[in-house]
Amino acid sequence: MENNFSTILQAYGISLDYESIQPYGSGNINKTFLLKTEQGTKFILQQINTSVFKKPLHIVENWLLAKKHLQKNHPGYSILEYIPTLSGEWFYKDNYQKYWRLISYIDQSQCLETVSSEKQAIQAGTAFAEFTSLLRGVDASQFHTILKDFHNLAWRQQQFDAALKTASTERLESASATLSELRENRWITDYYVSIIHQLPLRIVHMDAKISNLLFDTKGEKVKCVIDLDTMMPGTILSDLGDMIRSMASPVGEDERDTSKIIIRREILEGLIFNYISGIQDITPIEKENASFAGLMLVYMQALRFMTDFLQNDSYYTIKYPMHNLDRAKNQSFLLKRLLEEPIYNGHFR
Ligand code: GN1
Ligand code: MG
Repeated sequence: MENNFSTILQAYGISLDYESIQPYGSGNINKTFLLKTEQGTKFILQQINTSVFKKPLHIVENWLLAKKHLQKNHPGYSILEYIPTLSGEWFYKDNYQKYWRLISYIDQSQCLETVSSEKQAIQAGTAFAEFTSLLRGVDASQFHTILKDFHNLAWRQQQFDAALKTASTERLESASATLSELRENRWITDYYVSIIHQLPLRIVHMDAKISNLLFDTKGEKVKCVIDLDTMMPGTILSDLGDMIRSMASPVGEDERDTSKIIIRREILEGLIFNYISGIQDITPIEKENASFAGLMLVYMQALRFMTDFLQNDSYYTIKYPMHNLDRAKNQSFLLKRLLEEPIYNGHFR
C-alpha cells in the first residue's frame, strides 16, 4: 500500500517523505486519508468509490460551477478546494483503475460526529442554508445529477420492496421486528409523493450531516462545508432532513444502544427555524413542509440501510456482519422518537 501512496502523491508533486498517512473521518462510501508531509503540510487524500460515483468528473464539474459562482458573487465564502495533479488532472488513476483525489486541508478545524449544544446546531443549520442561498442564481440546469433518484423516496421505497422479495430467509427473520416498524411508516412515502413536485429545485448538498461541516477548534463556528460529492439540484427537504437526522439525537446512526436515542427538542426546533430563516426567498410550500424533512430523511435512511442489509451489504462499508441491520434499527428507532414530538403530532398523515 505504501508504494501505492508514494506513486499517487508523486503525481501531485508531493515529496515521498510524508510523515504520516492515516484513515480519516467516518465516510461510508469513499476511503479517506489524512496525510501530513515532513514539512507539516496536511492534505486529504480520497479514493473514490466508482461503483457508486460512476462519473467522478461530474463531481468536479459541479464543484467548478459552484466555485465560479461563489468567487464572483461572494468572494469571502470559503469553499473546499480540490488540487489537480501536476499534469492538470482532477484525479489520479492508479494501476488498479482506482481514482484518487487530493483536497486541501483546512487548518485549525475539526469534524463533529454529533452536536453538543443548540448553539452548534444553529451554526450548522445556518451554514447549510447559507450554502444553498449563496448558490441561488447559479444555473441549476448546468449541474449534473450525480446520482439519479438519490433522495427520491418513492424510488427508495421501490428498491426496498424489491429487496424484500430477493432477501434470504435468514436475513428476513433477523430483521423482522424492524421490518414491521418500517411497514407501519410507509405513509411517509405516500405523503412525500403528494408534495414533492410542488417544491422548487435548488442547489443542495444532499449529505448534510453534521460530520460534513468543519468547525473551528472550539466547536463554535463553521469554517467550511465539506464532502461536495452529492451537491446537485434537489429540494430543501434533503439538507434539513439530514441535519435533523444527524443532530436531533445525541448519538449517531452507528449507536447500538437505542435507549440512548432521544430527541433534543430545542435542537430539532432550532434547526428547523434557523434553516428556513436562512433560505432566501423560501416559498410557503417549503415552509409548510420543512419539519416533514426529518421524517422523510430518517425513514429513507432506515430503508436504505435495511435494503443494503437485505442485499447482503453491497453498498455501505460495514465494520461487522450485522452493521447495516443495527443502523436500520437505529434509524427506525429515531423515527419512532421523532414521531412522538409535538411538531409531528397529527401532521403530514
Ligand atoms: C453515505 O459516505 P458518506 O458518509 O459521505 C451516503 C449518504 C448517507 C450516509 C449515511 C453517496 O455518505 O447518502 O446519508 O452515508 N452517501 C452516498 O451516513 O450514498
Ligand atoms: Mg457523502
